[in-house]
Amino acid sequence: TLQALIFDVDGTLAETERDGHRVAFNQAFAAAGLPWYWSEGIYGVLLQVAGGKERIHFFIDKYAPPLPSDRDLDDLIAELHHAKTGYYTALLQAGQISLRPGIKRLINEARQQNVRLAIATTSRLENALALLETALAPDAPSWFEVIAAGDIVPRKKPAADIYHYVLDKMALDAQNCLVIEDTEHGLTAAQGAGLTTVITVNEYTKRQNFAAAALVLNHLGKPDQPCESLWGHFLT
Ligand code: XBP
Repeated sequence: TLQALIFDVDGTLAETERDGHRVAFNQAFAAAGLPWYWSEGIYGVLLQVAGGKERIHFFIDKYAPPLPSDRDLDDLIAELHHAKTGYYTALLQAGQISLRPGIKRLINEARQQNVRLAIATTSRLENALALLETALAPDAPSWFEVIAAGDIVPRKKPAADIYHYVLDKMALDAQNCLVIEDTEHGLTAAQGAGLTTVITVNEYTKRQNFAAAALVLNHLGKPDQPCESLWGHFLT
């Protein structure tokens, strides 16, 4: 029986990447006086690496942008990432990002049916909290038994660590949980922990390989794909 739903955040609860994280990275670069700019196209490439700090590293390795010669690279990246988090949470607080269709209803139905809830994200904890508080409800973080985020585990998705962490904390068997993800990396991570996974694709991820998913949907909302189909599949 289904005892818990475990949600990814970025791309799954909300389309946070293109108009959220990407914009905030660019704001941080500009504020630091760096002539770097992540277009939507470049960002699509950069998304293959999860984690903001890891993504900046990958960008520097891949595109060799102009770098300040007087700075330690790890310090610079940490500083940019810190600033980016501030810009990103400000975007959320300004109401710039809303939940994907069906998410609110699914979470409400899960709560009514006493299905336990958790979050497993590569993004920073404060980002996940800000999204839940602004897009769902001010007390929404308390609805989730575990909010596993960012550097809480050493290896980010596609490693399975974050999902193992959630299962450990909740003392649950993988077979009693269902994961909602939007990327192949997320699917790989969940699958690595033995978890059944439903994928809701988005523009950045729709061409990825989801052969290992239990179900692939465009979204969880009405009218064409009501989430009743999800309960029908997994909650009976
Ligand atoms: C989302 C990510 C993150 C965010 C940026 O992963 O890949 O890297 O884009 O996050 P998930 P931070 O699908 O696991 O939610 O800047 O906060 O690291």
